[in-house]
Amino acid sequence: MSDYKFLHKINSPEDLKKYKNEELIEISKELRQYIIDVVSESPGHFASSLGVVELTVALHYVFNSPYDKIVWDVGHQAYGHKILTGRRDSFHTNRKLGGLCGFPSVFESEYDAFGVGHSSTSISAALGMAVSACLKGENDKHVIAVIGDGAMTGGLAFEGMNNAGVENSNLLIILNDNNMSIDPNVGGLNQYLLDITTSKSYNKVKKEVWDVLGKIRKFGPNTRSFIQKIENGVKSVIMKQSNIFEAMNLRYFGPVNGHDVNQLVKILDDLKDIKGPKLLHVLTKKGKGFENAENDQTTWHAPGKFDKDTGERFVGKSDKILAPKFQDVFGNTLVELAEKNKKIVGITPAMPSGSSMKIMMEKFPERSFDVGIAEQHAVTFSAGLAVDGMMPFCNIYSTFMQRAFDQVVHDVAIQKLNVVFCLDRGGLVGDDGATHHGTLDLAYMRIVPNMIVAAPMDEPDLRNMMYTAQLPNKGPFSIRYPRGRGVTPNWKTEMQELIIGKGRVIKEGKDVAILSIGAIGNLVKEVDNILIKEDIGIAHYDMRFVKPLDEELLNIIFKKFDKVITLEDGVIQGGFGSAVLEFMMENDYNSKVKRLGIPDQFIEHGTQQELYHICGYDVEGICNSVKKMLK
Ligand SMILES: Cc1ncc(C[n+]2csc(CCOP(=O)(O)OP(=O)(O)O)c2C)c(N)n1
Repeated sequence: MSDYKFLHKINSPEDLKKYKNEELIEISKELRQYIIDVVSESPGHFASSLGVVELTVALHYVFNSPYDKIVWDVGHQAYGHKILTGRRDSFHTNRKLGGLCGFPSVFESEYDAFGVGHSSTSISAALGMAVSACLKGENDKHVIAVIGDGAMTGGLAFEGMNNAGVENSNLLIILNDNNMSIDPNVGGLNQYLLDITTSKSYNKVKKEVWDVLGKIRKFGPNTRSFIQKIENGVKSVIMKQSNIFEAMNLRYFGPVNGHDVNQLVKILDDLKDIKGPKLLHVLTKKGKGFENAENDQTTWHAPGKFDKDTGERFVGKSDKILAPKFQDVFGNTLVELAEKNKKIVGITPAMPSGSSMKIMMEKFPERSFDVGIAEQHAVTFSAGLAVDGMMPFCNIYSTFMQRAFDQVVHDVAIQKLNVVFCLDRGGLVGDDGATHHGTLDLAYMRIVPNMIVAAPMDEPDLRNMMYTAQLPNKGPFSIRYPRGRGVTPNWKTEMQELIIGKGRVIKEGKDVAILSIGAIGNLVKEVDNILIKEDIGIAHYDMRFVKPLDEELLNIIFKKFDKVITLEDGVIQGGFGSAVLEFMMENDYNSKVKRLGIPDQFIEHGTQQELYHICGYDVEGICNSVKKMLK
């Protein structure tokens, strides 16, 4: 660990405030170094936190958190905030079981004003807090939303701004513009932000505004009317530029250099005196201060472990001998299918790298679309493509699809459109924690009429499902698969059409039937290897489809077995096991059924293995359930 002169004495924002403005430069340096030191060994998000070091220091120097509220959007950039607010010494436990959460959490600290993980919520939440403060007469309270240019592409951010413009609350929105999402940021807004950053007249206006602000203190009690006068003049110039934020009734300030901590302090201090909703446009560099991260911001968004001196990453070395990631099988298979079926198009809301849609984007740029962090739009956009005869593969992480539920129902399912939803990161994802686990999708997709709900156990079946889904008139089709690798190194199998609603027998047995859905079913082989030694014979069925269920197979199973275990990497309530139970009740079987899956609670962060264990469906947990049933 490096030597820290200041940081080790800062246990709260109060401690930070004891230092002189000039010392903040050194403190920022130390904070940046501390993030590098710890995240190189305890991996997590990286480049985003480095980019907002100065902004974080300035915010905590100027504002009075936790009374004043700082709301981080997404929250993957809030490591500096955590370190300055009493969590420096526990920061090495970040994202580990029982340790700090990788995102702000209201259960973790009073300084974390709002729980986050999904993007574009900060403005609405902060506005709620600001309006609440007004209602309670806390007129001195400041509420600040810090939102990135990527997160700003989400519709919810616009809904928040639109509403903020008519509420006369003390809301400050800080737009942290680094011109990046995880991948390069996209869309009209991104271009607009670039334009106003470089526009000469804007910079002139900016100068005038800051000249005015510089004079605020000198004018004492008459400041308000003075500013108003000047501002009206300035504003008319701004309006001529049709500033999108001004048009929504937010006062726009900036753009300013987000790495000049002293200037940021001055600006934020000045903005404190300006009432009403306002937006400060701050320019930063993602990965600032760590060369590799500055040069490859996408990789260094969340790089895994690395050597902080050489910048070498310690991941992916044995890729060749392992089975591929489901994501890469998805990307490559989509290209294969798209080569033959010209109607196929690919859609991703801001996750080209994470989902491997990138492979399609490279091969067929004109037939693939990164639509920004806009899941709802991604679904309805897909519906539009489908209604006109295209064959969209809309790839959305299971957890983020939660936002687009109505679009799935209203825009796709009711109209029976041929849209394939590839739900990535289905199941427990591990260290990203409660906000990111994809645990609800089997349950929420299952209740939608017309929807086919499938989950492959392995890579060849992912390919088969994708192949089947793009055949004519299959209607809405969802395919969910987990984060990470499968089990089939030679995954490039010939694709076959599957019969929809047909499962498969993996193994016959005499004592207990295990019915699994999806890749979690691969654990059953290990379970079998253990139990066979104790003369316990399990039968294993990979059901492939949650909907329609394979009723023929279920009839055979329930006639043969009075002990049945269902296994899913998803919520127990309403999921696959519930569907099997419903079938059993409706068909007058009365076998003993144990449903294994996620109990009715939010699961925190840890490794996937640790979390399976906690939920009772790792190999040990499944073995125990089998034995318990046989007692
Ligand atoms: C609803 C939702 N969709 C996708 C994501 C995945 N995601 C996390 S951070 C991020 C990019 C955010 O970009 P920006 O707000 O500009 O922050 P930066 O990392 O550039 O600082 C994305 C797409 C998410 N967290 N929430």
